[in-house]
Amino acid sequence: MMRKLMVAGNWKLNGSQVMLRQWLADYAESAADREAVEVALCVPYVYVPVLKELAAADVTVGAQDLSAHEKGAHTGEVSAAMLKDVGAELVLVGHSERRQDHFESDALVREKCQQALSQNLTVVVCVGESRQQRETDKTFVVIKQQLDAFSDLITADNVGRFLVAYEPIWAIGTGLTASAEQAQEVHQFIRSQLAAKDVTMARQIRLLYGGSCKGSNAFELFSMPDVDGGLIGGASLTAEDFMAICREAK
Ligand code: 3PY
Repeated sequence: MMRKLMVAGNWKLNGSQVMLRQWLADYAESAADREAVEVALCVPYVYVPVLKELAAADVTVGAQDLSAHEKGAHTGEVSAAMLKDVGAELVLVGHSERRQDHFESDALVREKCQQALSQNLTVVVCVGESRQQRETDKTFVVIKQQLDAFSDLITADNVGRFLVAYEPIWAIGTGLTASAEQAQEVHQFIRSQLAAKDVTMARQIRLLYGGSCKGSNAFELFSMPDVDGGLIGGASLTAEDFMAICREAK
């Protein structure tokens, strides 16, 4: 089963219109096999329309979060329909920074997935364990619990636009990266958990690795049989660094 690799940038709370315009200009000039990899960029909400307007057709327009509500009295929130309205095609859900800083529970992550799916947005759900959980052998328990909260939402119809990103929290913004073997071990576990529900769906779903992924380690990570691309933090802030990663996705 051929799964097209995805490399998705996550700008987090970074960027400006100038930076985005420069990024897109540099991206347009860069050489890479655009057929081999699906490129997505997840920018802060306010830059989604700019990205939509200026991005080449081969860049999937992404946001970093969405509301668990459809509409109503929820000041500061942005709904799935609003994202769709301004051109978003993909949204991240359950990034560890949302789970930690905003106390997002597995139940909330599930509701956000449902909202994203209701608008036919591609959804990238993040899962991952903390350093303490890894050191106390809880990695698989934690990942299973996070997966169980939403995996029944993945169907034969939406599996092409439903991705799971494994982002070990201890590798986010720390410079530490999971070794390719550590990443593969967890990705294989995720796929096997999904296979217990539906073998065909588990073979089709794309599993991204995130956590200090960069040009120098991308090839090794992406060579693993169950790693189908990456969710890229700091190294997505310049098109040069980002494309260095995309070039490793063959
Ligand atoms: C990272 O690589 O730091 C990320 O959190 C990507 O989402």
